[in-house]
Amino acid sequence: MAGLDWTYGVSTLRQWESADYEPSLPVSEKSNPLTRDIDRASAYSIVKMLQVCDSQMFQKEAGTIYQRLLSDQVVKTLMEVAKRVEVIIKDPQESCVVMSGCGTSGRLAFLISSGFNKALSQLNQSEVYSYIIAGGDRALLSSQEAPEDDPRLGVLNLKKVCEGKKRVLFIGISCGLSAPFVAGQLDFCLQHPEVYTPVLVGFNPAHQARDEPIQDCTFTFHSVVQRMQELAKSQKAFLINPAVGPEAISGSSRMKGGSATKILLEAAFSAAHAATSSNTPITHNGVLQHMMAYERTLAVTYSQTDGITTLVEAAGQSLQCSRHVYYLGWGSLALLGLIDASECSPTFGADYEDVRGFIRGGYRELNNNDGPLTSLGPKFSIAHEDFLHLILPCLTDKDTVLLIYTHSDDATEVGNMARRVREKTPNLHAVYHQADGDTAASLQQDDIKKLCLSTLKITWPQEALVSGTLQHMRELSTKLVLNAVSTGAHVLKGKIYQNHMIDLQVTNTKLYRRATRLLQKLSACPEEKCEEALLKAIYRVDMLTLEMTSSDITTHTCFARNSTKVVPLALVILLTGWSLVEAESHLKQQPIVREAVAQWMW
Ligand code: F1P
Repeated sequence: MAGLDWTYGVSTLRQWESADYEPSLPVSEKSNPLTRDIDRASAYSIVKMLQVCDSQMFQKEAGTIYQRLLSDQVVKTLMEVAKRVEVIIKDPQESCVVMSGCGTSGRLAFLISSGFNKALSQLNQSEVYSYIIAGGDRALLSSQEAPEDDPRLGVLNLKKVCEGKKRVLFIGISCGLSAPFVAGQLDFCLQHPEVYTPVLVGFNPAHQARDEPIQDCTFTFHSVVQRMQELAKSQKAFLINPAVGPEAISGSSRMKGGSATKILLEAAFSAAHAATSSNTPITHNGVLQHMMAYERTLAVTYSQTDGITTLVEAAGQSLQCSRHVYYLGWGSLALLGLIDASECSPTFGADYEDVRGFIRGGYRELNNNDGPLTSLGPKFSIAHEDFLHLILPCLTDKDTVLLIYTHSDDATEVGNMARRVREKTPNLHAVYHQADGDTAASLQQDDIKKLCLSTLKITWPQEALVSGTLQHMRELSTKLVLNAVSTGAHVLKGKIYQNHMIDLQVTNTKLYRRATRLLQKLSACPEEKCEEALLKAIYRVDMLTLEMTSSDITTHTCFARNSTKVVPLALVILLTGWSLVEAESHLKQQPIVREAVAQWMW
């Protein structure tokens, strides 16, 4: 891998592919050997590690069991999906494309459907894309992990969106091939082939799909995948499931999983749009070239390692002194800010105030199914005006503010916002996307730059403008930068142990299983002991009652919604044999989990 040999040999880059590397885990849950020491790395090294991890998305197939992003079969399937989309765009009356997912996967379904519907509207064509997110629109901005376990809810949501439709291309997204919400929808599609063509997007090989029984269901995710594989032979179902390598923070599928979802679906939809609007045929090379433009996006973005490092350091310092990070964005890039911020609470156990996103135009710009959600509580205030009223008055120089915009946004408006923030804090930074040779914009940009402590300027070649891929590139680039900022900042805050998030929320079955596994790995205790400690931490008792031990996982995860520091507590109990009260008081004195447990770990 030219240019990516930063302290790593090819064998380390590909170590996760070996059959004996964490063999019991699917790729999406494996820990990445590249980031084993990310918890002790400097901001610069963190960014470098993330770069190498992201580059794994584009590694070529190497004779292992793993299909990769650019594998022939993946491109072929994308072409077939693009052809189905083309038919729907040309005859939109009673047909539609529905994307559905949980957490990040649902948020990306929203982002992608918004972008492509806008593109259709601009051409005076009917909008054909819809999104479903488990837990409804509130999940776009907040963590709603429990609905992920509910296959029936998935089906209800799907039926509602597809009412009256005669032809539906359903795209279920589950990075880990694991969400029962999505499995239920795919199963429903398989039962109604006269209307539905199911497509599954995820990042594990089919045999690694989750095979755990789903309550009151006769199918598992794995059995649904098997049925789809059978139908895929006659192109009545499609599986798009390349491996992109383990996440930098184990299981954090918001990172590569989210990026790869965006890359795959945009490549297919762009090909379909080009086919309908300019009669460009859908070709293997066309789809491949589009995907390779994303590979260049990684290179363009990470060529700014120093700039990204500055942002990670600033955000890390803010979080370390319990202050905040604010993303103030314009257009679709602001959406990536909202998404990144909303993921911090489920991923890092963060408070919603730690990292927050705001979008110019608020819900008008968001244009989500359910309209304004402001009445749901303070975390749903997302407009720049909300930032000015609620946050600005209390802003200090310990808070970090990031302006996220492009040369086509209103520079006067950006400048005004920069000045208002600057009156309160010098800790203002910019992530600015410009097109190569765009000198007109750079004069106003100079004024904004003077107000900012740092400016991460990402320059896109003119060819991106011509090929119409610019928006997608800028969005992916912004996603990578913000993922690096929020992940890096939480790593610097001490939220990660090796490359595991210890303080994860245990709010659905997948997370419950991940928590138990993590406890086993870190304490070296047997599974039953780990589960026992986990339950003690969830129910906050030293002695578990029969009612507790005999309840199902759903009951445990419902209860866990109101418990904090569950996994760290369980770990301290396992390592020390202390009582719950002793463990709690220890964690209160040393809230950095890594430090709190370090003395017993080696
Ligand atoms: C869905 C998801 C993730 C989130 C968390 C819980 O995963 O909600 O987006 O980050 O890990 O699960 P998946 O169904 O896409 O694998």
